[in-house]
Amino acid sequence: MLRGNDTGTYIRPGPRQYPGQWNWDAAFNAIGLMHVDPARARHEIRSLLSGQWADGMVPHIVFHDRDVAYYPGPAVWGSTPQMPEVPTSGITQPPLLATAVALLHSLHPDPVFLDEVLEPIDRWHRWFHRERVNSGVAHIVHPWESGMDNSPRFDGALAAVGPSPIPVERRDRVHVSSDQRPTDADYAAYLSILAGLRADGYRGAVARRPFDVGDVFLTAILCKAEADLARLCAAAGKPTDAGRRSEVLRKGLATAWDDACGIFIDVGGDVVPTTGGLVPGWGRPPCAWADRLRAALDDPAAFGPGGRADAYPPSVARSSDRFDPRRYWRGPVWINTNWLMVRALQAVGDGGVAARLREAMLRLVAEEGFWEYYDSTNGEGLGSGTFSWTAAVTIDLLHDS
Ligand code: 2M8
Repeated sequence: MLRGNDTGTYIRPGPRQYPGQWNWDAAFNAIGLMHVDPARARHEIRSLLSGQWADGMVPHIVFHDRDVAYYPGPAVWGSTPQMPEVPTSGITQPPLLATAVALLHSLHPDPVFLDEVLEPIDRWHRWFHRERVNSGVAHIVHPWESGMDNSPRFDGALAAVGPSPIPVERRDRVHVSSDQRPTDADYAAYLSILAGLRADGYRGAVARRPFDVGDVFLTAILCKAEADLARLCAAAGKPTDAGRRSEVLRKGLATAWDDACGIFIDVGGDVVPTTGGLVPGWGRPPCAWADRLRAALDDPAAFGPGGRADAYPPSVARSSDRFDPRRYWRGPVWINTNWLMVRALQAVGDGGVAARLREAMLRLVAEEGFWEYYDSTNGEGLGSGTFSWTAAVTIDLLHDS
C-alpha cells in the first residue's frame, strides 16, 4: 500500500484525498518503512526536510507537485521570503520526525544520515521554542497544526474567528462524504485564519494571531522528540540544547494535567475529553496519567469499547455531548493516535493495556482494511481508503513482539 501511494519523491497520505507530503504523515510512514525499506524511509525524511523554511519551521504540507488538486493549494498559501523553492503551506504540524529518526536509527544505524538530518531537526525544534513555546506549552496558530483539525478542543477558539475573505472551496468532499468531514463553518474559519496569518507573512505578533491555543498534544510529541533528539546528538557527538528543552516541556505538561478530569488541558481551548488530552503521557509528565488512561480505556462511557469490541478508543469520549462517531476528529477511531498511546503505555511499562489495544487495532485493520479513520460504534472504515499511515503503523505493530 505504501508503494502504491509512493510518487517516487514522497508518499501521499491517501491516493486521491491528499496529494501532497504531510509532515507527521511522513514521520509515521518512515516508522513503517524502516522495517521493510530503510533507504526509502530515509528518502521520505529528506523529502520532508526539503520543505524547511529559512527560519527553521518544517511546514505541514510540502507541495512537491505544484499543480495539485487540493484546496487550499500553493496559490492560496502564497509565498514569503522564508519559503524554500518547493511550495509549502505556511504552518507546521506535530513534530514526530525526531522520534521517527531515532526509531529508524536504532534498527538501522546510519551515521552519515544522522549527520545530515540532526541539525535541520534541531533548528525546527529551536523554532518552536522561539516562536511558539510559552510557559512550557507549545502553541498552535491554526487547528491544522494540531493534526486533529476539527477536534472539539478548538470549538470555542474557532467560533471567535471572523468571516473568511478567501472563498471556501470543499474539494475535500469530492472523494469523501460530507458527514465524515468538517462542516462549512469549520472550513470558513480555517480559511479565515489562513488569510490572517498570510497577511502577516505567517510571522505576525502574538496579539495579531487569529487563533492561538496551547496544545498539550503537540507539546507532548515535541517533548518526546526533544528527548530523542538529545540522545541522537549525544551518540553523534553533536552539541544540542534538546535535553533542557524537553525538560521545559515536561514541566509545562505537568502543570497542564487536570487530576479531576484525568486529562491534560489545553491553554485557551475547550475542556473536552479527547485523545488529544489523553496521549500526552508520551511526554512522561510526573502525574497519575497512566492509571487514568488505563481506566478511561476500560470505561465504555469514556474511551473503552462502546459497540464493536475492536473499534476503540474514540477520538472524543462517548459520554461527551460533542461525540460524533463518524465526523473526522470528533469521535472516530484513529490508528495513528492509538499507536502513540500504545507506545506511551509501553514506555511506562504497561504491557497489559497496550497489548490489548494493539490487538484491537490489528483486528480492526484486518477486518475493515486500511482506512483513514473508523466509525467508533461499528468499525466501518471512513475517510480515505488505502491510507498510508494506517498501513505504516500496522507494519510497525506487526514487528512488535
Ligand atoms: C488531515 O488534515 C488535512 C489538513 O492538513 C485535511 O483535512 O485536508 C488531518 O487528519 C491531518 O492530521 C493529516 O496530517 C492530513 C493528511 O493525512 O489530513
